[in-house]
Amino acid sequence: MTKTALITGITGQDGSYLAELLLEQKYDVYGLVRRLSTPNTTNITHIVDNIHLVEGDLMDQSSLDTAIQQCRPDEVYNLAAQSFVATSWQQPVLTGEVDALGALRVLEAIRRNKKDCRYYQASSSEMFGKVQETPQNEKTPFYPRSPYGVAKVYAYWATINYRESYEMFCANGILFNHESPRRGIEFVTRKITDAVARIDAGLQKDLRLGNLDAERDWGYAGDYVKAMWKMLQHDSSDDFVIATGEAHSVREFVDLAFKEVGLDYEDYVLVDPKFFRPAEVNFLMGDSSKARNILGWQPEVKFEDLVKMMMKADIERYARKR
Ligand code: NAP
Ligand code: F7E
Repeated sequence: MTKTALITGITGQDGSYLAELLLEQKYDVYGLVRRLSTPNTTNITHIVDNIHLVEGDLMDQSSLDTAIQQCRPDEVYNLAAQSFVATSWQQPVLTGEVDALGALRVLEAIRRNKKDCRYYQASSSEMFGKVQETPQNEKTPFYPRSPYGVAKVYAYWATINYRESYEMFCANGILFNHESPRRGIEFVTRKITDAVARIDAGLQKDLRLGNLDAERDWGYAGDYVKAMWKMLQHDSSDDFVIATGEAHSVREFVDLAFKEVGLDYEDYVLVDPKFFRPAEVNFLMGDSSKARNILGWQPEVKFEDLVKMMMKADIERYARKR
């Protein structure tokens, strides 16, 4: 029987890859989109005729109730969020409203309208923040370091609370950073690959960055959405860390990206205090053995290939523009 899925955040990086995956699996795919003055559908242009878009906003309970009533989903993937950590200091209340209470609103909409629906919560390695042990796994205590991380901890516990209070199928995917050519331009990896492509095309002179020594466990978004799907196919709902198990610094990423166009990053990169954060997460590295053992999930794309993939896409984009 055809399954129906509702994806919040379908216009984002993960939403678009997940929609592709679910279409391949023959799902009937619905995506929640919020009203914007200029619609932002770049990531889903190629599939927009094969999915249904429903209007709604994580700030608005009634729109979420209506969306669930309309779609009658078997699975809901709650990916919508104010997802940029730096912005969460500028807009802490909005970040809490969308990322914390927004998740609660989706859970409530499911509880009231389609309680047997399976729920995926986009939890984050940012919840580990100032890490209490390395590598981080499902039992590592949280120590969030930003309004974003704090909001995600709330949503994480709301997900578990609905599982335990109402016997709903609610899973947390604790995903470490994952990137792709569809990554938003303000995140460090895409900011770097876009800038290097522009420098290579003679459109930009230098690249201003913040903390080059921060280290992250970077994977490929296309691999990570497979883990989301696997979590909702499992017999029972649970929480899983999704990561590669390798940490690399921003400096290493920059170095590799410039090497792709035969340049030395030290000739172009300037450190600008504007891009430092009030409280930094210096190091993240995940242990995803639980997902590997129970879900049979593993990442396919290696760090070096991820840099190459993103560089290639941005170089081609500027070549097409020329
Ligand atoms: P993204 O590209 O920033 O996409 C965010 C999505 O949320 C967009 O579709 C956006 O819609 C939507 N959205 C924002 N505010 C909304 C609201 N009030 N109501 C409805 N929709 C709203 O994020 P992503 O990288 O795909 O990440 C997906 C999820 O995973 C997020 O929850 C993020 O916090 C979490 N996460 C990401 C990572 C990562 O490394 N990528 C790691 C761990 C967890 P518009 O297009 O209208 O802006
Ligand atoms: O920063 C440092 C910055 O903004 C990574 C989100 O998807 O992953 C993402 O959050 C690191 C930080 O991602 C610049 O200080 C240096 O240490 O790419 P980012 P993030 O904050 O790790 C988690 C798992 C999520 O859940 C989030 O939604 O890079 N950095 N210089 C910089 N970062 C940016 N953005 N810009 C710089 O110029």
